[in-house]
Amino acid sequence: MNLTELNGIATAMVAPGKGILAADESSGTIKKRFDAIGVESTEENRRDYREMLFRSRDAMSQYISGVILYDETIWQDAKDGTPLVKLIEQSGAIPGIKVDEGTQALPMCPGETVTVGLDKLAERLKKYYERGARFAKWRAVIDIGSDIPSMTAISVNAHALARYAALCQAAQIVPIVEPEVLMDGDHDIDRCYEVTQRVLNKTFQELRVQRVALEGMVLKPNMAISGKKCAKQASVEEVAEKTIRLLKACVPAAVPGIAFLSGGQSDEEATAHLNAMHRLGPLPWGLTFSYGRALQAAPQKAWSGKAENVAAGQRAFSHRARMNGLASKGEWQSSLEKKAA
Ligand code: 5MM
Repeated sequence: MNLTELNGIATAMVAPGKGILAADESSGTIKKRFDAIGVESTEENRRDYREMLFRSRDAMSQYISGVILYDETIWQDAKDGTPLVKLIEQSGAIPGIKVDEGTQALPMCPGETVTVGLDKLAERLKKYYERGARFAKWRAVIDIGSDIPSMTAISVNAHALARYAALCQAAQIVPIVEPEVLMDGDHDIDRCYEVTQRVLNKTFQELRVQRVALEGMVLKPNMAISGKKCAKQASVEEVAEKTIRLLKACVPAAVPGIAFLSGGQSDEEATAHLNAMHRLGPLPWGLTFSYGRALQAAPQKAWSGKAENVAAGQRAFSHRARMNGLASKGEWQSSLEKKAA
């Protein structure tokens, strides 16, 4: 393992003003997104949609540091025969790959899951590296309910995340470690804080046990945030203050960067939260976005599967990428959204 090189890639992934596009929706998830805009989820439509994003020159060269791809996409070519990975590289962004194979029910733990995909991962990573991937992603999913999460679910998911991260580093690939605590329930921000703290502490314990070099990874966490169905929604300032307090308590400064998931927040909320965190003063790690929905909802709607809407889709994507790029430096203002509208 060349740690200097891994650290250089991880640092570039969280460079100020830039963040990561999570375009790694599995076939089931992209179908749901396409259903919402009335587009059939065929291989060609998925390719056309992602090609539209990766050919957005302004967004990709100025605000996107890396793109997380799904297995199908990393092997796909653009309409003119150029591999999609090459389009990403030509824009100056780094290609990455989602390597987990989704979640399975966790035995003895009703309502909880464990993320799978470790079998043959070393071989798969080798092929992805040859194709151009320089980072990878694995997502663990932790749900909050009256009796969950159990320590069992937290432990097995942290163990798998660390196994994956060690395998990535051995393959000279930067692991994005994503332990996502869902914001689906009616819990308040303090319950989210407490659960996320347990999850992050266990994850870093496992990373150390399995000798993962913290300097060569990126953390992709949820924010400390109220559950979607919670009657009392925390303000932008409270989310920013509690998230930074939580991350400072749990994430060693050796980690080069943290890139948030959006988790179902609205586009503008996700931007405002990131921006407010940067207003809280100097931080020990790079702090940016690795959004899926919060970057793609607007371009998906603008595109709606029609070739004549490609320019509109690219404009919508560039706008969200720019807004989040500014937020990653604490330079975003809501008036910029209104001006664009
Ligand atoms: C883009 O969605 C990713 C893949 O999800 P599935 O495996 O369920 O298809 C997802 O892992 C994503 O990268 C993160 O959750 C961040 O996306 P959001 O939409 O939460 O910002």
